[in-house]
Amino acid sequence: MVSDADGLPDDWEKSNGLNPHDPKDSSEKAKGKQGYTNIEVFINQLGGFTKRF
Ligand SMILES: [Ca+2]
Repeated sequence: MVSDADGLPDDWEKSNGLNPHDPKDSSEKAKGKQGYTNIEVFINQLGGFTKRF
């Protein structure tokens, strides 16, 4: 379920310290992720690319 339509599942947002009711946090920079935004971190996890570098 995605309550705020930002593309990030509510459960993923909660477990990563984001707000399931804030549609803007998907495009904010993720902490400690080398400049990636939160949506990019999520997509990278789906694709298994988190250890690409
Ligand atoms: Ca959100």
